[in-house]
Amino acid sequence: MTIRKILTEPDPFLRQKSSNVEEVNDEVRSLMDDMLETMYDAPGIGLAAIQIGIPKRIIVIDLSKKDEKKNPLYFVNPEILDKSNDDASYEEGCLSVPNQFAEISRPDTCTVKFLDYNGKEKILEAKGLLATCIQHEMDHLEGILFIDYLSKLKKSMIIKKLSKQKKTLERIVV
Ligand code: GNR
Ligand code: NI
Repeated sequence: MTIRKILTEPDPFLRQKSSNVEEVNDEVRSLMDDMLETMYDAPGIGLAAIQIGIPKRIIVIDLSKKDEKKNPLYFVNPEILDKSNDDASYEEGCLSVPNQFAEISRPDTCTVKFLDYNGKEKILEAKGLLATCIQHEMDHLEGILFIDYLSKLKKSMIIKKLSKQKKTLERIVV
């Protein structure tokens, strides 16, 4: 297993639409292992393949707390079958938008169909933080980031800040 580099905004790669996985084979499983390790290392509660530069419809999530047993969830080719009319709002962050947080409102529950680690089709009814996280990750598959839901001003301020940070980092490296 390898910890991969997480792409951060602004990076045109993050805006790419991911494509379906043809078959859940060992190569895909190995990618999911790397994604999970990268996510635990970050640390984060979810990761989409595009965040490590691979435009495939693959998501990993683990909502377990520090001292709890790990509970990795794998979603390949996820599809939302149903969403609740009621919204819930959570303070969201994103490993591709480092150190920025904002309250985002999304449907409170969702039903998602996907292939699991073994390529078996599953249906999951998610609520609360899991529902939020699934929707956040599925946005990544469409090239959408949580900052896209903020006002133009807030969004541009965040992108400006991140661009500056990147330029400073480049200067330090060079
Ligand atoms: O680590 C993460 N925390 C988080 C908190 C609230 C809503 C969504 C998330 S996902 C995020 C990791 C990430 O960037 N996944 O794409
Ligand atoms: Ni994210």
